[in-house]
Amino acid sequence: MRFYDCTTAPSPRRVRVLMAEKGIEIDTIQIDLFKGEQFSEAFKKVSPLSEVPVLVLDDGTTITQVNAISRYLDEIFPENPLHGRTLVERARVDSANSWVQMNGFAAGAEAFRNFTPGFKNRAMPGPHNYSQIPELAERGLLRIDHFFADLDAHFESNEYLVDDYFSVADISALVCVDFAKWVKKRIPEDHKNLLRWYDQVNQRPSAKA
Ligand SMILES: N[C@@H](CCC(=O)N[C@@H](CS)C(=O)NCC(=O)O)C(=O)O
Repeated sequence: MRFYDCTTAPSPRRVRVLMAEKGIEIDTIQIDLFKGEQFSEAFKKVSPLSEVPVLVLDDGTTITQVNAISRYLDEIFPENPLHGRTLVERARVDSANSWVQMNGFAAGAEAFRNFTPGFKNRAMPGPHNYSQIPELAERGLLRIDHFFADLDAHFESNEYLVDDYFSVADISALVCVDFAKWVKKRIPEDHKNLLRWYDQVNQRPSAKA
């Protein structure tokens, strides 16, 4: 297998943390997004989406999207499952992970990409160009505040996103909290429950991935 990564980008980091949790090592190729390598003809042959992460299997099959890659790896390396251990737990992890992606990850991307000068005309990742909308950057910042507040309320009575089970949803949320720093958003000091959870997951060796 081959893993197409960019060490500075949050989306592939979600997969890297999962791989570190499971002790998986895969040949990795770095795509430097700041140099625009995602638009090279060579990489477009790998994925016309011009996005990372991408996983290419030994038979040449290409898998794009964080969630699809993470689930595939979790299933072919079944030890220490991170997508749930029962049918109901899997559904709840999916639910939590989708919520984090929509309300944390998308909020961070909205705030960052609609504001950063280097992303002029690149307000969305992918093969199509979109101009920045300053109001969306503002809205993204507000959505991050709400994301933090909702997580803080959740962690008042839950150790992790899904009860006391560390899952891929916690990995996604950890990466979102770190991504929010790109737009100068940090967990507010009065969000004690969220700070407790963050310290706990950030101390796992995988968080360095
Ligand atoms: N929906 C994709 C999104 C991946 C994504 O947003 N990747 C970003 C890096 S975090 C990217 O490749 N950006 C390329 C660009 O900005 O041109 C997924 O979940 O894998």
